[in-house]
Amino acid sequence: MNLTRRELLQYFGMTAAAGLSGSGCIGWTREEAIPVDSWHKSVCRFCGSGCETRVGVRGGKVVKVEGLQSGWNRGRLCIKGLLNREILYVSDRAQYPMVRKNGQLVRATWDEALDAAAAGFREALAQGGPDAVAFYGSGQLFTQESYTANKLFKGGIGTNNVDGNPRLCMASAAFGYKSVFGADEPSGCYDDIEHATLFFVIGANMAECHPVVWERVRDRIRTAPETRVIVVDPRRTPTTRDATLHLQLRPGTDVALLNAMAHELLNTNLVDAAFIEKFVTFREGTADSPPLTREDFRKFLADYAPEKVADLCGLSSAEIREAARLFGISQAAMSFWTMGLNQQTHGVAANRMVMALHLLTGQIGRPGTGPFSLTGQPNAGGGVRDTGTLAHALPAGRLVTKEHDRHDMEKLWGLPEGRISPNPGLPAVQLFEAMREGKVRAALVMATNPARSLPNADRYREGMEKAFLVVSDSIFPTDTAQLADVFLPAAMWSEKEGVFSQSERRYHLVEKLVDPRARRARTWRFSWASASAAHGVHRPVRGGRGARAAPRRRAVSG
Ligand SMILES: Nc1nc2c(c(=O)[nH]1)N[C@H]1C(S)=C(S)[C@@H](COP(=O)(O)OP(=O)(O)OC[C@H]3O[C@@H](n4cnc5c(=O)[nH]c(N)nc54)[C@H](O)[C@@H]3O)O[C@H]1N2
Ligand SMILES: Nc1nc2c(c(=O)[nH]1)N[C@H]1C(S)=C(S)[C@@H](COP(=O)(O)OP(=O)(O)OC[C@H]3O[C@@H](n4cnc5c(=O)[nH]c(N)nc54)[C@H](O)[C@@H]3O)O[C@H]1N2
Ligand code: SF4
Ligand SMILES: [Mo]
Repeated sequence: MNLTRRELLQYFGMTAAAGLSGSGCIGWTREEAIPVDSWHKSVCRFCGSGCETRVGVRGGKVVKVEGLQSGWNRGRLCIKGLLNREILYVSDRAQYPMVRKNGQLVRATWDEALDAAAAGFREALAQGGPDAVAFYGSGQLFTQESYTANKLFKGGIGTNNVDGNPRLCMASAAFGYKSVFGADEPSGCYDDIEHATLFFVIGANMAECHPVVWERVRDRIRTAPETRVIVVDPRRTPTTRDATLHLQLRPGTDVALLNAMAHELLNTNLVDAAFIEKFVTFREGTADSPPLTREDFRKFLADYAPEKVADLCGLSSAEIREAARLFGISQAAMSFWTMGLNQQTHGVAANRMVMALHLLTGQIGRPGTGPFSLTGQPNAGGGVRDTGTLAHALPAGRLVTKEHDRHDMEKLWGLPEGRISPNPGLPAVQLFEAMREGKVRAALVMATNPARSLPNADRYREGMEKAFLVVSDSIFPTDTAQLADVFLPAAMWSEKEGVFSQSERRYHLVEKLVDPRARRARTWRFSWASASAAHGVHRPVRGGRGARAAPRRRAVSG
């Protein structure tokens, strides 16, 4: 791409080149002289922030995407959001189905590809019954798409082997919320940011991974200088630049730190006794064990006094005490977290303890407060949580193990009683292990790239090679698509209608504005190296998500 500096800036719709290399690469878009037939409201399809967009269409093509000024994002988009148009027209957009013949993926008609997919599934079902097939989906699918897949596999085929990439991402938060509050629903909303006086950011690098939400936090810091920011991260990141207190703890020691903060809050009486009395149950009693009281909890936490865990956490006890004090005295504290907690082996405990800090201090249910888990993928909440597209779940919080819930769905789906299996299916990692072992013989993978994103991906790639694999993606090739027996090209955001949810549980309708690309359109290539050489524009700094970068980089690099 041979652009002048001015054209490059116009291209990204940025007001300043600094926007590209600064923290989070935030850009504000502006009105430009690009002729547009019509404007439409939409949403960015790249992450769980759910930035609202305004989309210009002309001649059957999307010609402009900019941040919606009246949206919660105040017109801002990050670099990924600014590329929503480009992703539709990149040179490696998948455009036709493919079927593996003599070891090679070759172009096929839709009829041939669908026949081949059906034949592969039929054979697997004949050999191993319903549990020999599986669906592996994604928080990148529309709610309607996930719902339909769930219905087809659980209600139609009769297997609960339905799972998806949110298992790698949000599972700890989901179970944290479910076990503490009874429902997997993040508390609070973006409007709380303007009311918070403390942001407790733990295991999240918001400046790079949720940059537009972070920019709203920074707006608050700019306009209310009394605002405090604690960031708990073993690394220095662009997010820690705004921290009043950066706790650079040893990885994996968050539960000890959070316990120590709870210990300190209880011991210095910075808890909200009236709130606890009215709303908090430490643990209900059972036939075998009496209920846990506040005093029991305080005794349990004696092992976690700040000076006892300081070495383990690689922090000083004074730092831990200060974090607890800031949390306890704050008028309104809001927590944000993502993978730094969720991907720990004890991620659920870490989630529960963040929630516990809010409950102990009554920092919940008022403007500017609440434990607010940030969603990773655009529609993990709406598409996967709400539709129950997971091995143990059914739509709207129902469970496959509950007879009442199964009957409910059987009635709604017009199925005979007993069609939905009472046995939970295989969650993500076990699912791919079962493919390795030859127990799951055929799988449909949609809108995710597990050959790249699973932990120990090499091990599970073996399973994907062995099984009959149908892959649907809008980009070709991905690592997973290369292992497919049948590849199906997918329409993307504005090429189809559907619903995306986001972190604060707002639902967005994505309208169909253009037809999916049917043939090779104009090739668009962009390379950071040439942009840097020609225009002094630097690739944004990314932290720790290297394994994620490759598929996306391939999608837009030349
Ligand atoms: N640019 C970009 N943005 C994205 C994505 C992307 O691929 N690229 N993906 C989206 C998705 S799906 C997700 S899930 C989110 C992820 O968003 P984040 O979770 O914010 O990003 P990560 O880099 O995975 O991890 C966050 C931080 O956790 C820290 N960390 C590591 N170990 C520990 C620990 O033991 N304790 C604590 N406290 N911190 C630790 C890391 O140093 C890192 O800075 O980003 C979303 N946004
Ligand atoms: N090493 C390492 N591994 C990780 C992580 C990490 O930080 N490090 N993070 C983990 C996390 S939090 C996550 S969320 C996962 C994410 O892992 P993946 O789900 O594999 O992430 P993506 O690369 O975003 O894959 C999404 C795919 O969907 C395609 N797609 C987009 N829109 C559509 C559509 O409308 N239809 C169809 N059919 N396809 C579409 C895109 O082209 C892309 O190939 O990775 C996890 N794995
Ligand atoms: S922050 Fe997320 S939703 Fe917003 S523009 Fe960037 S990628 Fe899109
Ligand atoms: Mo994620």
